[in-house]
Amino acid sequence: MSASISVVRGDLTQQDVDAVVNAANERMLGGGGVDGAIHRAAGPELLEACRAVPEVSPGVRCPTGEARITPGFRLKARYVIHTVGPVYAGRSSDAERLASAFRSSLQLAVENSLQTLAFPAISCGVYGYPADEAAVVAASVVSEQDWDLVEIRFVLFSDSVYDAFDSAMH
Ligand code: AR6
Repeated sequence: MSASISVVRGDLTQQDVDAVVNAANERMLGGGGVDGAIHRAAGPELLEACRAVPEVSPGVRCPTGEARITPGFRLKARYVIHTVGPVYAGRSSDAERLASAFRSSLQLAVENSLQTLAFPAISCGVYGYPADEAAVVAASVVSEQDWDLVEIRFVLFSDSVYDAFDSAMH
């Protein structure tokens, strides 16, 4: 059975799903935006779990386009899947790196036998990715294969980003 795709307006940190995806940075030690909100809601244990993720090069725990999983601690979500989208630079490689962030997160959810996964608009805040372009990338990754999940949910904070994802997914 194919995963159902849903697009909602709301706060990612409040989602009752198996995992929420964090729009992190390569250091994976917290930050602003949705990353800061997830760390605040999950509690200080999340930072300790992130620190325990091995560095693959100095200061880098999760290279751009990859994903790592930790427990969700005080979140309703049992897990956090941390991924890193690209800083938008207006290059053709941006879309492939953003696609890789969505794809790696979905793959990690499937590998861990999760059923429900909630994404924010990765790269659409501090990293400057235009929401309409990001939504098209997200929609294309979701339709790349029959993901073995029950629900893939996109949780968008603002009306304009919600509208972009809602129209791309239909
Ligand atoms: N629920 C859902 N969406 C949210 C929430 C929330 N609670 N809070 C913010 N957003 P950003 P990025 C939206 O900047 O662009 C951090 O410092 C926000 O409105 O969180 O990938 C990291 O540590 C926007 O649409 O992530 C990195 O250094 C979207 O989430 C850097 O920012 C993503 O915005 C990553 O930047």
